[in-house]
Amino acid sequence: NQDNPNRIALVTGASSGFGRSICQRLVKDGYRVVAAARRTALLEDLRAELGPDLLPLELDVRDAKAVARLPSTLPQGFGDIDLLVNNAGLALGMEPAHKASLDDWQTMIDTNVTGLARVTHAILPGMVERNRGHIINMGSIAGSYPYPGGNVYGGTKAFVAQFSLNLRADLAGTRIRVTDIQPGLCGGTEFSTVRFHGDGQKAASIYQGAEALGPDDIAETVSWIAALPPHFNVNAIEIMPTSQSFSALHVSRS
Ligand code: NDP
Ligand code: 8X3
Repeated sequence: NQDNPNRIALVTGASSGFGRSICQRLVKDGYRVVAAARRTALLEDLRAELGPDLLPLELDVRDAKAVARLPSTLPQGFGDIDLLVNNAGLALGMEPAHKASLDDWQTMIDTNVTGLARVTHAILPGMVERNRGHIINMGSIAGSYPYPGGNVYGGTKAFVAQFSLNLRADLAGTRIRVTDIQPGLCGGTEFSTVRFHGDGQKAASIYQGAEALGPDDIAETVSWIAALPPHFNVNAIEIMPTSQSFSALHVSRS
């Protein structure tokens, strides 16, 4: 991929956390980057920092019409997406299923599942036509490892993992690559503040005393995977901070 001087990336969820760091890293790597999110003021800040190689794009991935017309609205020089980073996503709530908010569940499904599928559906035909491209989906360890309160969030990330593998099956014989990145505990983003509906103290407690991964670690991973030679596809990669590992299964006792 390094030999293509016109590499174009589209990063969803570019206004904060992983997406923001991924944009910074990809511009540094020589990409022109379409940075998509709802909060355009934050995207404009990124544009001011990174210059004309970054194009801010207001996009709610839940907006079916806006996503469908995305390929036709991208300006010249940013149209032929080589690298799609489907990063926009969120967790809402950590209540057990019987106490969880149905609205929260719907928002997670609309964003992490339907939104990611819609953006892929809009961008993939162009990649196949050019027989060139790479889709990097932001999954999570929550898609593999169940935990109390992970209910629908983990379910959405399990979708991302299987969807990524099934894309590879459909794309057999093309030069399109697909990767699912599955991060564990990562601080320095708005993830937990969003999850706990703005409760900063609760959010901070998730990372207390633990050396978590940070957004630059995820950007580094994206940069590395995207720069691998075209014959080399990382199907999935699971990454955790060294401070995070596994516990025994729970047993309820009388
Ligand atoms: P942040 O909350 O910092 O970033 C989430 C990004 O998604 C924001 O830019 C937000 O932008 C965007 N977003 C949310 N909803 C929408 C929407 N409807 N349309 C467009 N953009 C949207 O969290 P992270 O950076 O931590 O999370 C990024 C991804 O990584 C998510 O998919 C998350 O599930 C995943 N992840 C996070 C981990 C962590 O521990 N932090 C670990 C594993 C996976 P805006 O609000 O401006 O639209
Ligand atoms: C984010 C990681 O463990 O909080 O996807 O679900 S976790």
